[in-house]
Amino acid sequence: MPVVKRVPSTSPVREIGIVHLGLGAFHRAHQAVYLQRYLNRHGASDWGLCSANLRSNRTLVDTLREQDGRYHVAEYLDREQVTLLEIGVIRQTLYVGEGGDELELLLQRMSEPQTRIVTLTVTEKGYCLNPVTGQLRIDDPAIVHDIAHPHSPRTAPGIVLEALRRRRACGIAAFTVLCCDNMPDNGQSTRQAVSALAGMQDEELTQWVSDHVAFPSSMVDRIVPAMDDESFARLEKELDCHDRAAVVCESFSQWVIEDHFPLGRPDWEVEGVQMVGDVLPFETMKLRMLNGSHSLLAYVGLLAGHQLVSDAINDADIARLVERYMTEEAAPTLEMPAGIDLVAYAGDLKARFANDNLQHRLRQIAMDGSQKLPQRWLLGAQQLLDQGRGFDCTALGIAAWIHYCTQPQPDGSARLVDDPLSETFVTLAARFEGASLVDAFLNLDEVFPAVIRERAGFRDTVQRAYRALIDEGVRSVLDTLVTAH
Ligand code: CS2
Repeated sequence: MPVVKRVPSTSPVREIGIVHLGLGAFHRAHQAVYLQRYLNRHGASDWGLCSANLRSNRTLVDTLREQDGRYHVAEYLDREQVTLLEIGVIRQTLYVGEGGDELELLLQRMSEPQTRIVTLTVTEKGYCLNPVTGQLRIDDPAIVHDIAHPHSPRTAPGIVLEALRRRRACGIAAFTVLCCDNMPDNGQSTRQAVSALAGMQDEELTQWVSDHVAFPSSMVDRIVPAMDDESFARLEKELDCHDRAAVVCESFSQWVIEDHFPLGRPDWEVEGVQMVGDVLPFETMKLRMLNGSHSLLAYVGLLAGHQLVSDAINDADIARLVERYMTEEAAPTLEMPAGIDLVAYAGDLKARFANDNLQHRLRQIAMDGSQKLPQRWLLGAQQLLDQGRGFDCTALGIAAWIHYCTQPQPDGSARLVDDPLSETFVTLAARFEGASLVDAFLNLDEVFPAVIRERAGFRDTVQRAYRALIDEGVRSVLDTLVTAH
């Protein structure tokens, strides 16, 4: 049984200063923890949270409400040492998804003067941007809805915009919008989504957003698996923690934020947050080294029969693949500020992936690949091609992704993967096979930028990797890749 250090939440929250959109496990184990530690240290705080779910998980919102917003975060250093933090900083929870009727409450909360920051973890697809062009998808049904009904929006950009509209109308200064999702230049992407939506509605508001709203970028990092019955049972057994809103995570946590908060912010440097002038190098490093490796582990690991990240990284061939990907295909594309040691970073990542307390499912990482591949693999691959370097590990990853998205169910019927493009994948799998299936995937312009997919070197390498995967199987391909090295 592990030694458990229990940290209760005792300090009062004086007011809600931050509204958060996306009350998932990551928010509860990352941002809320930083704010809780801040609260514990200061003894009181004006930076309480109102956290809302926009699309899914009404049950969680209800559970938290029954628990007066309180829940636990179990931070696993290793099997022996766990910190069980009680979180009491979320003072209001709202649900505005299907069947939810609390949109008005959320908009009111966002329009209040004491709301000085709005943070978001709504996943890549929640911004309704084309991942390749970065443009708002104005044909997305939810965006079409928000353009037609700006005062009762459904999307995150629509909700942020409507709250800003109300503040402007009442002469209240704009809150700062802080994106905490894994996207490149995520502040700028969020600005793009909100401004493009404003541009479809109201010219003056668009100008006001451009002049008055700050969208700092941030890099967030903590591995937080989705909770399932097994993880709840383990918490009950090992930590005597009976809490259906609890989350399990690793003890590592990082948050790098661009320091631009016109209405103020918590002095969360004290809790280890790095406030910097330019987040981009950190964001790119994390996306390509950590998230890129994660996606490689997911698609190749699932093909090799693994279910968990820790099992995949304990497979010697896959570990060497990931190591080679990090050192030869991710690190050479990064320009880091002095003092950042990418070799040490890669070593730390491997150790974090191996943390088997986490039960981190490869399937969780494999979802929404169409939204993740461009920033995790493709921008880097483009740089490698420019530098005349190889990208065999990335190519194997892309081939494994195509296979993952098109593999039928054991009974031969089509399998719908968890991805906004899943219907397209089914159609492509029904019409094409072999090289023409790969071509059809590489022609998906919402995933592969033209500058990459039109380069012969790129297409040929992915084609080769896919052929080898299908003809020889994943073991043999891994063997060739890591032995050739
Ligand atoms: C993962 C991330 O699910 C995924 O795609 O790569 O959620 C990852 O665990 C976090 O970004 C770690 O900070």
